[in-house]
Amino acid sequence: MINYIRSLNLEEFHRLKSSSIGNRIIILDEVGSTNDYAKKIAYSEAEGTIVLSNTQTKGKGRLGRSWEAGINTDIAMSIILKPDTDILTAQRLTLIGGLAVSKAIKEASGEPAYIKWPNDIVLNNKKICGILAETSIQANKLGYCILGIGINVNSNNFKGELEKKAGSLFSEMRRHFSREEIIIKVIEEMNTYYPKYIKDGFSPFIEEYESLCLNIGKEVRLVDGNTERTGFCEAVTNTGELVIKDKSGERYSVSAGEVSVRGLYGYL
Ligand code: BT5
Repeated sequence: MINYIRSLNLEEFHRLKSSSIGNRIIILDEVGSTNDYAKKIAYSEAEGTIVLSNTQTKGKGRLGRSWEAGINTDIAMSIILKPDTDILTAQRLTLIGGLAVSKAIKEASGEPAYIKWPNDIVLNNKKICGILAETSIQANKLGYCILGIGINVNSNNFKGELEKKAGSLFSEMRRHFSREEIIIKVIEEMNTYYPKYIKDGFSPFIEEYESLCLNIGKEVRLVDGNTERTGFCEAVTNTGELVIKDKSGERYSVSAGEVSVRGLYGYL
C-alpha cells in the first residue's frame, strides 16, 4: 500500500497547544537526505520547522553509515531545533527523540517499542527506527541541531545485513499504517518532551528511559574502533551516558559519541 503524503492535518493540534515543533512543515517528493536539506535551510527557517520527504534516496546514519528507506513507504523527517544550550545538551536530543518516537509507536501500534541506546527504536527485537542528531556551531555557540528520524513504516523485504536486524511496523504487525498518523504522533510527543528537556535537562527522563532501554540489565560489548570491551550495563546517567560495571566490579560511564553498544551475541 502506498499512500502519498501531501499535507498533515495539524491545525487542530496547534489550536489546542501553543506548540512550536511542526508549525511549519516542508513536504518533498524525493530528496537525498532530509537532514542535509534541513541543514541548508536551518538558518533561514524558524525553530521547529520540519522537513519530510515521501522518498529518501541517500539517507544517512551515524559515522558515515547509510540509512535505507523504501519508495513512498517510510518516514524520513528532520526537525530543525535551535535551543539555547551547549552542544552536548543538543546532541543528547537523540535520546529525547528516542523517547518521543517510542511513545508515538506504542500509541500507533499498541505494542511496546523499546530503545537500544542511544538511537535505535526496536519492536519485536527488530530495528524499526534510527535517529541522527547533527549539530552546527556558530560564533562558539550552538547554531542548530537537526534531529533526523527515520521510521520503517510500510516497507518490507529488507535485504543483506538488514534482513535479520531490521523490521517495519508492517513486517512486525502485519498491517499497513498511515505515515501521516505516526508523524503527527511523533510531533505531538516531541512538543511535550523537547521543551521539558530544554528546561529541566535529562534527569526527569531517567526512569522512563531506563524502563525502555534494552541494554540495561544486560552484558554488553562496547565497540570503539577496533577495540572491544565487555561489561554489565547498569543504568543511564543524568547526562545520558551508560553506566557499565566491568568484571572487577569497577564502574565507568560511556557516552554515545565514544562507543557502539552491542549484545554479546549480536545486535541486541
Ligand atoms: C541511524 O544510524 O540509525 C540513524 C538513521 C537516521 C535516519 C534518518 S531518516 C531522516 C534523516 N535524514 C537522514 O539522512 N538521516 C535521518 P546508525 O546507528 O549509524 O545506524 C545505521 C545502520 O542501521 C546501518 O549501518 C544499517 O546497519 C542499519 N540500517 C540502515 N537502514 C536501516 C533501516 N531502514 N532499518 C533498520 N536498520 C537500518
